[in-house]
Amino acid sequence: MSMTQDRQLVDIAVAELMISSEKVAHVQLNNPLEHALLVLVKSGYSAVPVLDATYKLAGIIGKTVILNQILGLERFEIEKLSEMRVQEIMQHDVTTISKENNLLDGLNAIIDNNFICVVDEEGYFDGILTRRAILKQLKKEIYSSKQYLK
Ligand code: 4BW
Repeated sequence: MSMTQDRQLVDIAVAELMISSEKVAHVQLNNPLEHALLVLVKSGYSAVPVLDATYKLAGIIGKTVILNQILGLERFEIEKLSEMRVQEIMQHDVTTISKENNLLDGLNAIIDNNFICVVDEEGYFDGILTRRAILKQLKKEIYSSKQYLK
């Protein structure tokens, strides 16, 4: 990409691209696994953010980790869905980004993740930045660049 285009990419803030918190399906730390599985199945997403009672980001939980947890040696141990809480099996170590970061920061972070959680300086959840949003914006930039329209 040209220097001009690089400058444009760093001028696009994560805030412009992210899905804001009120539109993001999420679960809470102390929810039982059955609630988390219900949210995941009904929303159709493979993983969603986990928030604490004050709406700070606590982690991420996905369908696979829940199914692995209830998979016993001979059967699905369905009772675990009501006995266990999200906080016991969620992914704690989560990559985050801030609204003030730019598209290139987002691109770097999204390579190894389906989505990145956006948090403020105190850890409160602002929303998510998805691969789809990054790819859509990059497509826009590529199509509007004369360099790629020969
Ligand atoms: O319900 C859906 N609606 C639409 N429009 N697209 C969907 C839906 N479910 C899945 N998709 C598509 C998206 O392109 O499949 C991709 C992978 O979904 P995922 O990961 O494995 O459930 C979606 O790619 P994406 O939009 O770049 O989203 C990346 C990941 O971000 C999703 C999901 O884990 C999370 N996510 C996206 N929107 C979300 C969300 N989590 C909670 N709430 C949302 N609104």
